[in-house]
Amino acid sequence: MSSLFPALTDGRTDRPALRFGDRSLTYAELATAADAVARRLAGHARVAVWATPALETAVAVVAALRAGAAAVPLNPKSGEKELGHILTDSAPALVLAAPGDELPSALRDLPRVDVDVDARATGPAHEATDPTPETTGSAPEAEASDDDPALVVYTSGTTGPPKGAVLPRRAVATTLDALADAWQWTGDDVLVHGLPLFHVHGLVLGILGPLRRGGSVRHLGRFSTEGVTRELEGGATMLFGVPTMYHRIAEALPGDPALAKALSGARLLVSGSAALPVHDHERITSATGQRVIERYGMTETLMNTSVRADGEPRPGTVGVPLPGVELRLVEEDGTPIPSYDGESVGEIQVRGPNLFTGYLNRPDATAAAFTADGWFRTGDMAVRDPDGYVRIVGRKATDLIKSGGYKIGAGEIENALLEHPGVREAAVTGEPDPDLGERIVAWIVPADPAAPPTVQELADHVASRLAPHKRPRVVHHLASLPRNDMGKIMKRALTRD
Ligand code: MCA
Ligand code: AMP
Repeated sequence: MSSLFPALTDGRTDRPALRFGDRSLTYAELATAADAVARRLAGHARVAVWATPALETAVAVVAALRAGAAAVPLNPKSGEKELGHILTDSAPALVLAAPGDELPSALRDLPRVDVDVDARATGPAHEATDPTPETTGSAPEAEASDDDPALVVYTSGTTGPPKGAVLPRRAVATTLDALADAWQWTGDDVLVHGLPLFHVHGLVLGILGPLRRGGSVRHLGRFSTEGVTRELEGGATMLFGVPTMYHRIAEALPGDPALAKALSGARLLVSGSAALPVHDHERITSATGQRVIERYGMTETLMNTSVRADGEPRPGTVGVPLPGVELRLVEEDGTPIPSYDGESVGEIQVRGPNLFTGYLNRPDATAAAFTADGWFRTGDMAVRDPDGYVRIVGRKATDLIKSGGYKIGAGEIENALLEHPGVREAAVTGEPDPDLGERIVAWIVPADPAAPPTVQELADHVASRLAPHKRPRVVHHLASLPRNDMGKIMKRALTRD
């Protein structure tokens, strides 16, 4: 296939590509640094990337893509159980990390390649332990085919450990080009965001997106309204964020005229990963005159729909299918719903070149995710307006929680809670939260009712086993969990009192 990043070699290479804090790379510097790393990856199918919010992560992923290896981004805050699962499942040949990053013991047995962002054309990258001898010549991006995996991104299901979604190079290229069409996204755009780099939103849209366009990205390291103000005032044109970030912006706006002014001057504000409440849309619009655009995607499908930059903004909707994406609504029994009446609710199914190829090592889960004729079952419930705008109204599985834009499976947290000695039974639900969208609630039957584990103890336990964003924020103690005749926990019967 053609290059994923034509701007790396198109001759206009002195343009800025990446900036993290006060560290930045032009396209020429990025090409040199990435190719120095890529030469060490030749022949490897999959490599892990220690995905801190840093320049090295972006260089590492570009290097993997130029070498034709699939990158497996790792959340640096992953707990031991989650990290262990991802490493066993994806079996990466090595791990790419910034020099000086301390890696957890689970990664110490893997060969490590340090990502030296200061590599110059004449100097080889510095490595701690180099698994392959250095070879010369350019990285073999041209040899990779459209179907070759670009990324394996881990995503939670309702039960069990996260599954690795295998995303082919074709999906990355087509989704980014479809967004370019919908958003009039060009090489002149300068994106600002503070999203994590181990998920599709921050990594594919937020880093690979600007690089594919030949534009630039300024990463905040960590989201803050001050950082957004500074970068938008300093020439950034676009902002990407999850609803929690836009909620925090909406909260800050009344007391922060500089933020309002900076947002007013942006070309495009885009929200995704969960629904942005209409109230937050309205507060931002009234303070800045700007409409936030929503797009809808999934790890498995990349992007499916968006409000177009040249279309009518409509808060509460995720816009229209992107070019190349087929989208239908179906009844419970799979019958397609022909209506565009704003009322008939069905599950969204999608088909197109933006889709993943399957879950790594999980043919069963892959088969279950698709219909016989190749439609992917998203599990999201929606209606369609007469002009095709899609409104997401809910989710099929109540056991999937979206908190801060992270998808979290209730079953995975229940299993972790049951590993705590103070917990005899556990059930996990999500409840509305103005900041996070939903917050995780644990309902537990303590092993010793006289000395139940505290919320902090259980939060620390889950954070260290899985990841901090999966920790329960609220814990209720019960004498027993409500169960039906079959012994199944009746989550709908779980109430505060
Ligand atoms: C708190 N912390 C702890 C504990 N409690 N650490 C260890 N043990 C504990 N018990 C730490 C956290 O790690 C974090 O550390 C800090 O305390 C604050 O935690 P938290 O309150 O959870 O975070 P927050 O500041 O409220 O984060 C809000 C956020 C975040 C910034 C909006 O939720 C976020 O980045 N969301 C983005 C999710 C995302 O990108 N989703 C995309 C997937 P520290 O202070 O060091 O950080 S969806 C997707 O990709 C699809 C395709 C799509 O459509 O986009
Ligand atoms: P993930 O599996 O973490 O990639 O999250 C994908 C899920 O996020 C989708 O299935 C939707 O439920 C949700 N999602 C993403 N974007 C939006 C949006 N703009 N509005 C509502 N839900 C969204």
